[in-house]
Amino acid sequence: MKSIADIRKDFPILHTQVNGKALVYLDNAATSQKPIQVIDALSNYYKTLNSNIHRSAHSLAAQATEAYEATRDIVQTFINAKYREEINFVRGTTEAINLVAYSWGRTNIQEGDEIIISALEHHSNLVPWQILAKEQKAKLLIIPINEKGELDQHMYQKQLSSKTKLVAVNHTSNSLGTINPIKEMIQQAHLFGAKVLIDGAQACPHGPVDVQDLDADFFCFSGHKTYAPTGIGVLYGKRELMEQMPPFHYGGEMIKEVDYDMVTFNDLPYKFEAGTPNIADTIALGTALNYMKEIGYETIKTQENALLQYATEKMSGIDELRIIGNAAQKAPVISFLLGTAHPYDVGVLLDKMGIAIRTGHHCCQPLMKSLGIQGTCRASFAFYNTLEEVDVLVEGLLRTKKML
Ligand code: C6P
Repeated sequence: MKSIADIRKDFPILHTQVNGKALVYLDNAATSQKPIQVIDALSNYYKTLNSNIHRSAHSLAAQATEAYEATRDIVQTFINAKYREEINFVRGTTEAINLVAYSWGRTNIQEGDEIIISALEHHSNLVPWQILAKEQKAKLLIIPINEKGELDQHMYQKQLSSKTKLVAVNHTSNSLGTINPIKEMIQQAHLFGAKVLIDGAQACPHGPVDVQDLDADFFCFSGHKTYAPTGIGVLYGKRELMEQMPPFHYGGEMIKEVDYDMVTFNDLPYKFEAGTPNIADTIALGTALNYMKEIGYETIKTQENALLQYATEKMSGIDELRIIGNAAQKAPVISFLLGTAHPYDVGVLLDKMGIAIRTGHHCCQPLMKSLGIQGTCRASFAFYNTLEEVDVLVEGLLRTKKML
């Protein structure tokens, strides 16, 4: 088993300086850093394998196709999908949700139908449904949260009805870190015949999920938060649903036969992968997921839980620091306010000390509005962070407090 010190050696950026200070990277929920294995996979692809996939007879193209398709198998295992063709490569969570909203949504949501989302959704899992609901004259219902930042399950049960056609919720909240009881929520939605989309963007960086056990109809995540490059992500959809859905994009690769007045579409998953895909980043996504497996999901969980517990304890001890979101089940994400200081000012001062956190509304404007705040400071941890880095953050916050 690799120690955290050894794991850190895999991440070149963790050994750089920012503003003359050793980088303390605590913005992992925005995007995670990349291990050398992933960086090498990318450059090796362009050095040794680059060619277009699925369409040429030459050897390079065959090898690139094989490497690209191998990632589909890796993802299938990572989320325990039943069939490999249920794995569709997209640009990220945002594109995955838009795909479902355009393709499934516009054929299945009718006037008077209801779509349930939650107060914890990222704009990516809100705006596509809001627009769809307006277009189709459907209704958007929002599951409220309690004072801890947990979804109000009683209200959810009251909102569910035979009118509910879709429930779209995140597995884990990016802004407050709440882990939602999605298995139970999916079961309840299915009792009413509704389909469920799970935004797994903030869940997958912390380990695998089991879409069969969850019985999710759609599940998506972004590669760049799971130690892979930007511009690659995954949409899982149950085969019987994806087979019935019309394509999202039209063009090469997604067709079987074309003439000037007709077209037939390719089988899954190619029906949803029009054009030349993001080959290099897909291959690197496979490398990243393999890297997480090699580190060990238990190691990841243990280190991240230790960081969350330690940081919560230390930060709670800072006078006038208020943690926003205290759910019983939490990812290693701490949203907070420091006295009356504007989060942006806190972020800028910490940056001068080499500490990278995110500040603002975290793409959750309605949530911030309902909390009566403009935004928060957010420190988010990955398994390569250390307790010493938490100490640097706490020290930085104490210094920041004196300066503001
Ligand atoms: N959240 C954050 O700092 P994309 O941009 O498509 O990779 O992911 C969008 C997205 C969707 N859902 C959730 C729960 C997310 O956290 C995100 C991305 C980043 O919190 C960037 S805003």
